[in-house]
Amino acid sequence: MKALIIIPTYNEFENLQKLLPEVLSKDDKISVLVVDDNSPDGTAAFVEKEMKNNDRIHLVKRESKRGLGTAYIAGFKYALQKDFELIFEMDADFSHDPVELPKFLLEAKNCDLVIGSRYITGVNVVNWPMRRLLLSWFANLYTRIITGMPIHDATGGYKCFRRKVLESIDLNQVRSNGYAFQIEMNFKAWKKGFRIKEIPIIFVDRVKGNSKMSKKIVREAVTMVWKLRLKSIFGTLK
Ligand SMILES: Nc1nc2c(ncn2[C@@H]2O[C@H](COP(=O)(O)OP(=O)(O)O)[C@@H](O)[C@H]2O)c(=O)[nH]1
Ligand SMILES: [Mg+2]
Repeated sequence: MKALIIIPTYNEFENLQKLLPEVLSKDDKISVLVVDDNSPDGTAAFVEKEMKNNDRIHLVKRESKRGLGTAYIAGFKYALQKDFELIFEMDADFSHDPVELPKFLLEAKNCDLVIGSRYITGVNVVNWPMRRLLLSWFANLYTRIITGMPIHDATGGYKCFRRKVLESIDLNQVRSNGYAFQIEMNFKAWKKGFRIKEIPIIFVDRVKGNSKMSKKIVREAVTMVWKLRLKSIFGTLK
């Protein structure tokens, strides 16, 4: 089964030059799509250079920094135009260890959405400041209570969709952009009855580059879970 690993990037040149070969080495069926938002550090130029010698590397370039959610939507649409059966989300900063990729590929044989989870076997987060960890943990508790969705890590961004999940969701109706984007995709897949499985991962905070996390991203998630719940009650979830 052909798999596309979508990696959104903003100033990740340093990380990407190590990450790309590692990801591609994990399986012959894996290709990578970098969705770059005109990173000033030349991330896209690096990818273009690599693409010359490797047809498993793909690039979508966007004009300006427009957020993680819309970057993934662009990536999903790209994947659906081609013949990829498995479509992954992955960060560029090594918080998501490529070593786990074969496990995702294995699990995806029997389910529709595989989620790398930091919170099913205790707390598997390394080097995050306590503030950030508590925020993430409580965000997940809050999400579980408001939405009723039985997922321990609904905000994580290391996951694998089967093609049919993305085909069934109206991608133009996905509005959220930060962590809320992850919650929204999970919620829609869950409501449509797809088989979801969480597998344990260890999340290590980035060593190189900077986080793009912001207060706006948190606020968006706080209100989004209510919108999702209400839409689902009134039958307007698409
Ligand atoms: N294309 C694109 N990528 C983004 C944007 N914001 C974040 N990213 C990428 O999304 C991934 C996760 O972002 P990061 O800043 O590490 O978030 P954190 O891990 O939650 O602190 C990284 O690969 C970033 O480069 C954006 O606006 N556009
Ligand atoms: Mg990160």
